[in-house]
Amino acid sequence: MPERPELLQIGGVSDRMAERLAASFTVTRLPDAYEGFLAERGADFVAIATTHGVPDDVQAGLPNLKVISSFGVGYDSINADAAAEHGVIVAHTPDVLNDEVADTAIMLWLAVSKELVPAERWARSGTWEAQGNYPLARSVRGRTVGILGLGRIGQTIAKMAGMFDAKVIYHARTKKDVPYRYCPDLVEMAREADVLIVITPGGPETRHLVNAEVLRALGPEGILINIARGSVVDEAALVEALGDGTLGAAGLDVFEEEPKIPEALKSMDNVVLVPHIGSATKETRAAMGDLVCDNLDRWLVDGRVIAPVPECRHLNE
Ligand code: NAP
Ligand code: 8YV
Repeated sequence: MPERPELLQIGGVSDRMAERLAASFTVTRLPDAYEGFLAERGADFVAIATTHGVPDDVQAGLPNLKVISSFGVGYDSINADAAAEHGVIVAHTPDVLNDEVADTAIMLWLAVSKELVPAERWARSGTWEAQGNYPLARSVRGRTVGILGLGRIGQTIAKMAGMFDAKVIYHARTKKDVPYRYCPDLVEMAREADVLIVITPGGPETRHLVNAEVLRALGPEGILINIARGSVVDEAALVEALGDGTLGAAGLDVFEEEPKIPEALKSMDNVVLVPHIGSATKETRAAMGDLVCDNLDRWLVDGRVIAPVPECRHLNE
């Protein structure tokens, strides 16, 4: 292996990441139009650092690729099965963002329930002075919180929900060793929950898990919080349910066609919309960037990474 092996960078990185990557690798940024580039240079690269997934044709166009280090815990924009099949280890950034993403989920729940955005508008626009007090909102205290996906972040959200005297219930494919009640049926859980917080991975397996039936079960007083991936919720069904009162309200960090958000959602008062900021603080993004680089530096030492995705764990032993 050369002293500073060739690394392909996909997407932008912070100055701190750029410095660290350049200390260990010879870094080339993937150009916007990359067809000719892949044919000419594809065989040079043994590593990828990405903040933007890996297009299938790029992955397939790097015959000597050995490791992909991805910024983010979700890796639905990387074909991890194909990577594993070709002996390529995919690494990601779990755990370092649990608290941040859970904080954002709870923030959305509070903002929706206590009507932060319209209340703030009421204060800012002078309506308070002209018309008097803002109408009463709903308390978050003592609610039943249904969590869809009780993994690292889901369990952090569950703990935080306890601070609001919540009764936590959850749905996943398998029952966990946790002090919360497992609901094997998502629709049943939605019927029981006041708030449904979605925090599963994205990808084909979870596509539209939250469909019209689940939204109907959550009901006209129910709140949906999606901090997972836009694909997990049927957005067209969501727009309809919010519009006709089948569902009460929603707080959304992620969307099916990011950065596009349906115009109908933008015009609704019972919805809080934020632009995929779940982990977006300087501190947490720095920790994620460090883990991207730590994964690669460890790979340089012994061919293993600190945080392989499950599909690649066998390659990391
Ligand atoms: P994790 O520890 O792997 O947890 C995932 C959970 O989802 C597990 O409880 C898993 O349990 C469940 N799950 C997986 N497939 C499922 C299915 N088909 N049906 C029902 N439950 C399913 O992952 P994490 O670290 O908590 O992260 C979760 C996801 O959050 C990431 O993959 C990413 O998409 C999203 N995320 C979003 C942001 C943001 O900025 N908005 C930030 C970070 C992460 P079972 O295996 O038992 O089903
Ligand atoms: C990031 C995320 O915004 O970790 C994830 O899965 O969705 C977020 O933390 C994203 O990965 C940055 O591109």
